[in-house]
Amino acid sequence: MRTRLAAILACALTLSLVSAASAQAAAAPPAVALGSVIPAPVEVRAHGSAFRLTARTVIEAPQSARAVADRLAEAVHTATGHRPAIVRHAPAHAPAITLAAGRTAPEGYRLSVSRSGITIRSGGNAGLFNGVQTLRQLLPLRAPFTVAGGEIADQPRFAYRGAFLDLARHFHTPAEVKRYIDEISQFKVNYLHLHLSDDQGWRIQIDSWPRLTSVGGASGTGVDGVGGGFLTKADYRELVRYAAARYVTIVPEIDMPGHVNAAQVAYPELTCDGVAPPPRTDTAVGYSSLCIGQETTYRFVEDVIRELAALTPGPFLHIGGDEAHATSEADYIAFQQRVIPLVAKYGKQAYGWNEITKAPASHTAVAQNWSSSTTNPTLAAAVAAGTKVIMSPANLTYLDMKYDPSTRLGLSWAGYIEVRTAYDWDPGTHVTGVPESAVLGVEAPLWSETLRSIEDIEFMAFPRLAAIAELGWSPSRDWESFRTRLGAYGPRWTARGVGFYPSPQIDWTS
Ligand code: IFG
Repeated sequence: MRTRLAAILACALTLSLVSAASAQAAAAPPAVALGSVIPAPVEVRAHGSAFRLTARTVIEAPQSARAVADRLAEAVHTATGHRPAIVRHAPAHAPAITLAAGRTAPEGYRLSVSRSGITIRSGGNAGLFNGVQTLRQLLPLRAPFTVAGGEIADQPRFAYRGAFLDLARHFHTPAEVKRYIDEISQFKVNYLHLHLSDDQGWRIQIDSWPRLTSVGGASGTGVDGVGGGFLTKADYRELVRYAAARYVTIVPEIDMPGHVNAAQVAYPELTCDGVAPPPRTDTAVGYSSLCIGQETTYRFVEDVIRELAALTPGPFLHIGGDEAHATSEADYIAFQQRVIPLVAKYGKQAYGWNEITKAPASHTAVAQNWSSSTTNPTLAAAVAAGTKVIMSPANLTYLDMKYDPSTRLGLSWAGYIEVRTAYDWDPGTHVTGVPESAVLGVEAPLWSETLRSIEDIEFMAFPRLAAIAELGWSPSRDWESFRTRLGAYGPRWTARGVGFYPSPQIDWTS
């Protein structure tokens, strides 16, 4: 009798402990509020019970979304230590994160969270990937891994949300570029523009002109003579693959007709007098020009465009066009009139700095506006003739600008850019005569005259790239909301070892 009584008491005690624990878990408010995502989602409705991610959680996905499911499993493993199994059909009542088809705008998604599971729906894998980036930010940094209940409906305002690395002034290795891709893709940035040639160095293998890299990419090329190196075609293809797996499209840039000293050191026949100029490791600009009236120039340009287009699945091929101060206006226009059509000949969309709008052929091209001015009649006229624009005003988006005079790295010719400066502007209305309908999106260039490592890249890029990413994605901006969400995001960079700039404008969560 006594043992039966003891057994009954033990059972009652266990039940009360279990119910208390589950009550406690249910009652524990989720560590991360549903809306604390960067970029800010379009619509957030918090309600219902949180989902608790455990070792029992599986990922349910169709074969067509397997690549996204792999990214999700990787992210959950990094965040929680559990690597969820990926199944086509989760067993009944198994707690699952489900990736499924749904009707959404391009790159859009719907995320829903309840006690029994999480579902991300989209019309395509890019949208599912974007939903996964949102979910990553809703997972607490430590157990219990509860995700707040409710729904998020989201889609981008602009189709082009770009980051940019200058591999020419200082060569950043494929490993460093991959790390940058890991970080920018978490903010739904979907283009990475690589500046592959300039006065100081040439950074992409071109088979038909091998000295471009054997000379132009040799060690000792680069600012201060320390930024040598180049991407082989295999390196470039691997970066294209790695980026595509994170829904980032690579945009290659060959800067012409200026910024060509490295090419002319390698091939003196690209100068008008056939004499190789001295290699340059300083940071001056505007002193070099291809020889516009010489046919060799256009054979060179076509060979480079042809080989680069064949390496690049993305739609854009950037032909530079900035600071051609050593090219006469007439020669510049003649050059662009011949070169812009060559990009289309090899199946790509011509894309150049906004100076290309001096040439009539630019009505078929995309102009990257880097001017700090909010008025630009030449750009407005080109837009009226069909040119589309990527907004990169130097005084607001150039991540190589110092935060303030005390910043060790970077330049200051376009002004100082603190986080709020990068955030408080509107790409859709920024330039007179350039309506939102002509704006494809935004891009934040990071020039590398003063950068030497991935740590330098991260310090200058974060947190300002997060601000530009929100301007490219979210329907409107709210500085107080952004600065609060950014403050809460800081520990995520710290957890990943990203050495971001702890701006004094932000209350960083410890
Ligand atoms: N302007 C030059 C870049 C670089 C930059 C550094 C453009 C389009 C200044 N051209 O920006 O080559 O030197 O901030």
